[in-house]
Amino acid sequence: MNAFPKPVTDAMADRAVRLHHMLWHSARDSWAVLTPGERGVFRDHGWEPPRQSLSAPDPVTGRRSVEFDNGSGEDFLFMHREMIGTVDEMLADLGDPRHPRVEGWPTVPSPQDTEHPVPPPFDIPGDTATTNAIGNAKTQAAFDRIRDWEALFMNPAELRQMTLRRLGARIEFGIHNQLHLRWAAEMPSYRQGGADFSVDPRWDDSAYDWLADTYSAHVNPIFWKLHGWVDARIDDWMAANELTGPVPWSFAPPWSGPTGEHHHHPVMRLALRAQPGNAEGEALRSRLDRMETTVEDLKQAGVTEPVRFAVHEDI
Ligand SMILES: [Cu+2]
Repeated sequence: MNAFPKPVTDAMADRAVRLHHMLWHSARDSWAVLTPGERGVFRDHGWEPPRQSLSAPDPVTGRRSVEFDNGSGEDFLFMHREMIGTVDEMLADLGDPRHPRVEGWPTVPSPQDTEHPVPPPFDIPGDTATTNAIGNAKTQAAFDRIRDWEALFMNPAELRQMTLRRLGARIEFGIHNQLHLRWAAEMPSYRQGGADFSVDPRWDDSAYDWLADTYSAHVNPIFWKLHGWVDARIDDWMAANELTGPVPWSFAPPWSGPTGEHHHHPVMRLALRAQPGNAEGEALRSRLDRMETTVEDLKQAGVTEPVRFAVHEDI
């Protein structure tokens, strides 16, 4: 239906791209709850996030709160805008008139929408929490809340009162996470959640495109529909604040992963251009090797993956 041309899907499903997306989300979501030793593992591999996305748990309620004001909301918007930009480049190169660029949802599809129906709820064996969260995301009540959020984040008067970082953080842990869960569909099997980075190569098959897992969500065409919607909110925010030109990010640039001499190019672009023996293929191989080592060391240190797409209803 909305599937991208095969070279793009194959690049998304590349193991290096999967690891990169998973590590990026994991590092910033987990940071506040890691021990100094565990942080050291991320740091040693270049994955120390400059800003955490969630606080440490409240000592009384045990709840983690969203970091609205440290700028991690800008990282979220920037990193996914960069992903969209890379896919747009790929699509432009391929020149398929049916797929000129990433086209997000103008508005979130209603429960009656036939082009993007909400997949029915399903049971994930051994994972009641995710089963319940996904079941919840598919209800009418969840949709009503999504519409409220949507109206809020598309309202110029509201956007004038909000910093870009706050906008990003509110979108990420509210409507964005809920959309990932709402459009998640039943799969033959699921990569285990909350586990120790179980990244067996069996999950690298392009058929594993589950929206409720950062290792696979970006392989799913719906990811680009919902992230296109998210991305357009940056433009709305600019327009509401009468800004033109480049986005006034607070960081130069915000965080989208390890930087430095070995990390010039988005791993997605390398994945598209890689051929056996060419420079991109070499670069991709070296990036992959580094991330394999990172994951191995995280496992050794006993680091577990954060809860995926936890929805904060009250933001
Ligand atoms: Cu993401």
